[in-house]
This record gives sequence, C-alpha cells and structure tokens, in this order.
Amino acid sequence: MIKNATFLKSYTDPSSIPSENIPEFVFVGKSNVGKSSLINCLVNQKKLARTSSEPGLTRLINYFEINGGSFYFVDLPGYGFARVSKDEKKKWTKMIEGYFELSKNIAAVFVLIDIRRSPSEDDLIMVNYLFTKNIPFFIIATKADKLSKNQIAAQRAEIANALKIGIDNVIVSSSEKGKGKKEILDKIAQIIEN
Ligand SMILES: Nc1nc2c(ncn2[C@@H]2O[C@H](COP(=O)(O)OP(=O)(O)OP(=O)(O)O)[C@@H](O)[C@H]2O)c(=O)[nH]1
Ligand SMILES: [Mg+2]
Repeated sequence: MIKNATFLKSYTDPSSIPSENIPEFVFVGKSNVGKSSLINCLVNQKKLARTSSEPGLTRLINYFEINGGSFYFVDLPGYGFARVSKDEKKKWTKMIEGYFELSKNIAAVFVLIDIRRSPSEDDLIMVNYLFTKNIPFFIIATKADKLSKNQIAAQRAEIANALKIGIDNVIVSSSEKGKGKKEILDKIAQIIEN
C-alpha cells in the first residue's frame, strides 16, 4: 500500500504548513509513546522519522510525503513531557493546537497511548477535541510487545473504557514486531479510496 516515503519538510509555524489538497494522517500522543517509530514501521524504513529513547525528540511539525504525494504523514511533537521548561511546553502546545486549527486536510488522526498506561489528562483532552470537531480518529495502543496476551486484552479494554469509545476503535500495535501495521494501513487505504 505504501510504495515510497520521503521527508518533505519540518515546520515550526503552523501557518506555513502545506496548503494543497493532500490528505494528512496525523500521529499524536504523549512524548516517547512511539509516534516516530510507528511512522517508520508503516513505511518500512528504519530511520525516516528520527526516534530516541529520550522523550521529547520530535520538536517540530514534520511532514512525510507518501507515494509521491498521494498523502502525507504528519509527525507532531509529543505532549505532556514533564522534563521540558514551561516555555518549551507552551511552544509545543501552541504548535500542536495551531496545527489542528490551521490544517484543512486532516484525513484522520492516530492518537497513540502506551498500552501499559491509562490515558492521561492530555489524551482525554485530545480525544474530546477530535470528537467535538468531528475529525476521524483511531486510538493506537503502542508497545504491545511489552505485555502478555492477557495483559493486552485487559489494557485495551481499560483504555477504551477510559475514553468512552468502543474497543474496536483501539488498535493494538508494536512497531518492533510489526503488530497492528496491517490494520492501520487498511484504515488509511479505506479513507484514501473513499
Ligand atoms: N518495545 C517497544 N519499544 C518501542 C516501540 N515503539 C517505540 N519504542 C521505543 O520508544 C522510544 C520512543 O520512540 P519514539 O518513536 O521516538 O517516540 P515518539 O512518540 O516519537 O517520541 P517524541 O518524539 O519524543 O514525542 C524509543 O526508544 C523506541 O525504540 C514498540 O513498539 N515496542
Ligand atoms: Mg517523535
């Protein structure tokens, strides 16, 4: 489904993001949850999006061009990273909010939540925002390779419950094992083909 993927550009100012009519699939979530790793997994490249074991690596709005411009992946900075200064936090929040206010081409949003954790206050705010704005979204429960089958089932239910959404809307993923990849690519294909 994804034949090629290249880095397009990074933006600090959301008002300068691309304005052509190209659908955007957006990856959001807490710092270190695995957004950049998931993008790499989906495009079959190890280093397209930069990743790090230290939270707070992605600091800009990064656009990746998929299949020669049929759609974009947008990698956003993580929210809720405790160890950055207040000013830095404000800057990131502004960037994320600005992006959602100004992008006219959001096709769907993937909200990533670490499968070992309950959704944070920021996750709830994000999901409520998407719900209110009628923006299609999916929850991705990441790093499933860290849990057993039984734990995965329990955490998936817990996340769905906390967000008041159906369990089918929570996709279990592991970028290390490629788990959930097909399901996510199928969702993207469905949206693109419509
Ligand atoms: N075990 C495991 N580790 C993962 C998985 N996905 C990501 N990681 C690790 O989690 C850490 C953070 O991954 P990133 O992809 O950089 O996370 P991010 O959400 O982009 O982080 P920020 O850009 O800082 O917001 C890295 O050490 C990854 O190797 C996964 O599926 N399984
Ligand atoms: Mg990142």
